[in-house]
Amino acid sequence: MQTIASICTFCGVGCGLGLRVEDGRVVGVEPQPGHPVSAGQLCAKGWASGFAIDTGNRLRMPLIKEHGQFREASWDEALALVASEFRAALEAVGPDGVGVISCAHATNEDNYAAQKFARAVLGTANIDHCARICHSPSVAGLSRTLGSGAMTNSIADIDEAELILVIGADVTENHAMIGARMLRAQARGARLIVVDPRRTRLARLADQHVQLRVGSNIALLNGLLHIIFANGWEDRDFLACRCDNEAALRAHVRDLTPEITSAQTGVPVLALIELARAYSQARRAFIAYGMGITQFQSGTHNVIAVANLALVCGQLGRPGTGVNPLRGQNNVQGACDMGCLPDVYPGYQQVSDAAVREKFARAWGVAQPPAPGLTSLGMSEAALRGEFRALMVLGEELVVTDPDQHKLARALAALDFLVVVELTLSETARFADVVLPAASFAEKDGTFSNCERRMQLLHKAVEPPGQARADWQILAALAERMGYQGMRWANSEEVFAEMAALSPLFSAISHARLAQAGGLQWPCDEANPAGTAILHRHCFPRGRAQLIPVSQVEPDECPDADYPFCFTTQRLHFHYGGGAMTRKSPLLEREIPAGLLFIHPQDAARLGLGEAQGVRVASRRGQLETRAHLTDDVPPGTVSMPYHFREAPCNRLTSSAQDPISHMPELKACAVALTPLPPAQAPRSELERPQEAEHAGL
Ligand SMILES: Nc1nc2c(c(=O)[nH]1)N[C@H]1C(S)=C(S)[C@@H](COP(=O)(O)OP(=O)(O)OC[C@H]3O[C@@H](n4cnc5c(=O)[nH]c(N)nc54)[C@H](O)[C@@H]3O)O[C@H]1N2
Ligand SMILES: Nc1nc2c(c(=O)[nH]1)N[C@H]1C(S)=C(S)[C@@H](COP(=O)(O)OP(=O)(O)OC[C@H]3O[C@@H](n4cnc5c(=O)[nH]c(N)nc54)[C@H](O)[C@@H]3O)O[C@H]1N2
Ligand code: SF4
Ligand SMILES: [Mo]
Repeated sequence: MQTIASICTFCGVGCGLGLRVEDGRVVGVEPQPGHPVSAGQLCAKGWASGFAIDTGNRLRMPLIKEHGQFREASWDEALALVASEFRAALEAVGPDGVGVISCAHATNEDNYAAQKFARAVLGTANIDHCARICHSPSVAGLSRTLGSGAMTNSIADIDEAELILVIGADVTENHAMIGARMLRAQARGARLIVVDPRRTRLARLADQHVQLRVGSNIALLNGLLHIIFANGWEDRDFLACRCDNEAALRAHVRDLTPEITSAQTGVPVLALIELARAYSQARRAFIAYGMGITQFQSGTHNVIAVANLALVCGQLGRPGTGVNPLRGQNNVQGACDMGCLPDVYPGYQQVSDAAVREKFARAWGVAQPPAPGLTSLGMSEAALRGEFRALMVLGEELVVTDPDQHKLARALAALDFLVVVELTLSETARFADVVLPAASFAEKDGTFSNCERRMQLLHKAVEPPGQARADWQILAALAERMGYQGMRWANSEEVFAEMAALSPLFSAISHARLAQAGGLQWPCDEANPAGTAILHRHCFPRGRAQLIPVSQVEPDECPDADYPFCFTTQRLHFHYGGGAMTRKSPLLEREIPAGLLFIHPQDAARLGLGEAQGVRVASRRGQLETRAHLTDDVPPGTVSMPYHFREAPCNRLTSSAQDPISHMPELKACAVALTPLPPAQAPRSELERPQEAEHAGL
């Protein structure tokens, strides 16, 4: 038996795994001892990684759809078809009508190849991935205020903090090893404060739980600034030496008294004052935030409001401080770093900068698209307008995870051509004309970047099933078919080397150095060869930070007479994303077997709804049936659903109202109506086809 070093394929913490291999199969998983992030531990999902590799229904061959049925095909035939369909779409509508959605579970090398394929082979700027519906407001908001969109500090900084402020993140469930670290820090004396409309496990254990109304983040954060300025609790030196625009921000919050803030947020005045004092007066205060900040139509402004608070209190640039967006997917940081975004090349080099475009045009030998492209939701909207014809999706379960499922399905159906590169025949792959089998993380070499900007090496442990290949290899083969010779890499190391040579942020990183160093945090260049654990120590990328006044924006859809409940969405510890990689594990599946709706007992009593009873949930966009779970963890008037269950897909209900800056859809708030089902009636599953029939017709 051999143990191969790898990195967990689930969340952005980036825990170190050892994959135990026997007879060419992964037979077990163990934590890597001494790993800089996970220090010899894993959460339940990490331990269940084996089921994400051998899901029992992995794709082994390319599939081509004929007369509504998939049949197996050779790579030769499948790639020829994909190439000719893209060529046809390019001829018909030009490069603006084609695009690529990349995969935040795939490696940096895969993601570099995806954006290069889009920009150099298809000649389009339409490249995006799930960061759009995750932390795109962080990238937009923090680059405007601080000059860089990633976590400012490191996970280990939690140990140094005197106060930990968690805003809109369910950390013990979703970043379990970070949650555990926060609880250890609290046990050692750090103060833990959680700002969340739901009573999460961490909120239950915290020193203070600030239970604000859904969607009132900016009102709360501005109200805290008012209290801080009114009491002289701000960091005057930091403001004077390192920030611009203080006067405008002071004026902006001058009238936002604690009474006004309390009325807007539902948080008692004394709790506001306690929070403002504790955060501003702590010597070192660490902010961590998540989807409770970003997934709103005010997402970018929410992030700016968080940054304002940290800047006013000087809680940046030192150990144990910082503004720390907890990036979600194992390599969503990397997919952004690699430029799988419509407005940046690898290393956040701007598409709008002619010199940058010229640099990539020269390096890749092809003229570059002149302007930023469409976002993922922009591509589906263009498809509905008939302007967008051919799409490649690498490992994203859009049908389960994008907002407004019916609308998304109409957009996919409107395409002339869809190719999906996946591990299994996902719900999204069922819509495809061609499905290509991808290698999982255990079947390829490469790198992932975790949420603290740490690039880490993973090693191939086993062969991919059947004829599956790494995403970068698939993209390289397709490029070749389409007559582009610039993607002939011998191995993933060469892909990385090309990327690093073009990206100043990562210029001192290579596979060889990563093997020695056990991970490197960017910026890592000639000036910082050992990487950077804490950003903005002495100055911000543009010199001074920008304080930007922002105002409260209510959710696009608020409860009314027809749809009287506020509907929000959340995650569960034992499940992941669209469920493709966790729902094959009997250990994880046993914990929570199907969809559910969390509802306060008072609301349930009013509706005559009992525990585990079926309930119909309807919004203006669709409806579904699921079971009720009565709990006072959600406030009265608000109900919540996890988004992992395709049999009860909560994104059938959610809204695609968008943040005008980042185009983040408002996944955390819409309005629903509830109707109890007769007590004996089981909720109807929304699965159009039973799971067992997955390979029928192959
Ligand atoms: N087990 C598991 N872990 C995961 C994932 C998974 O699917 N399963 N997904 C990964 C991914 S992709 C991501 S992005 C991360 C996300 O991790 P989190 O950011 O923790 O995501 P959520 O649980 O969706 O939302 C966080 C919290 O926001 C709260 N919230 C809702 N509205 C508001 C509001 O108006 N204000 C505030 N302050 N809070 C609000 C919700 O109650 C919830 O507790 O998790 C990653 N880890
Ligand atoms: N209502 C609601 N909706 C949400 C959210 C929410 O909080 N509420 N959260 C949003 C967020 S933050 C996110 S990030 C998205 C996540 O949405 P997605 O990214 O769509 O979801 P996942 O299930 O994590 O993963 C997608 C697929 O990646 C495939 N995959 C894994 N590894 C590889 C690989 O190496 N190569 C290839 N080609 N494929 C691979 C898996 O088989 C899986 O089907 O969901 C969003 N949707
Ligand atoms: S905390 Fe995240 S990275 Fe670590 S084992 Fe759990 S899912 Fe994997
Ligand atoms: Mo995410």
